Amino acid sequence: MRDTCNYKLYFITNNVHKVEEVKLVAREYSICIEQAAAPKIEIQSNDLEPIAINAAIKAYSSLRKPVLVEDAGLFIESLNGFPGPYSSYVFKTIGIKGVIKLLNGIQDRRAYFKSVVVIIAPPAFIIEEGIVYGVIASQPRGNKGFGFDPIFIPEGLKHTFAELSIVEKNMYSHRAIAVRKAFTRLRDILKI
Ligand code: ITT
Repeated sequence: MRDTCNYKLYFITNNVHKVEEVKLVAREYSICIEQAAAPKIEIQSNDLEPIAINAAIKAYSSLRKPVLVEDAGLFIESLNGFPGPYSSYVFKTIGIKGVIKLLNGIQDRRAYFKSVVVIIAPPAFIIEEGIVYGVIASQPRGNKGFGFDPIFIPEGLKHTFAELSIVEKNMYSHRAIAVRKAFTRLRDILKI
């Protein structure tokens, strides 16, 4: 399906799942999303925000077109927020099974996903965040989505994110919350 768009944003990411999720939200605002490859190297920080801001500034400096960067992570309460900004590395190394093992015998399963979105589209420079609270499942369930979706059950639901369609995940997710806030501000600033 072709999108009618009032405005085009370049989403700097290597993750196609994130692009699919953000595209659906963007359509509500008549914003078109085009994926542009992200450099492999990100700065390291204990917070998501500086990582996203740095990546967005670098991307805008080289592309000189409106850019969106989104950085996210899974924060597990009983592990003092680990893996947080290190989620990508932890996913690649110990994976979902490793995280379940780390929580073996731990009663407190609370966790949250956090997303930080940065849009640079002069004169707009927008930073927004979104959080979804939930619990870590005892076993992975579902085959949709990506990353830690099979073990994350959002508050108020029985299903993991990996058992939901993209439209359903977007009703709850950290990413959808953050991009909706960011697109609302972009629309107000640029009058699109
Ligand atoms: P970028 O190219 O955009 O950086 P990425 O996959 O590395 O893509 P992030 O840095 O934003 O994405 O996320 C780090 C990791 O956190 C990601 O690899 C997943 O394992 C996990 N993660 C983030 N958002 C998630 C979500 O909505 N569902 C499941 N896992 C998620």
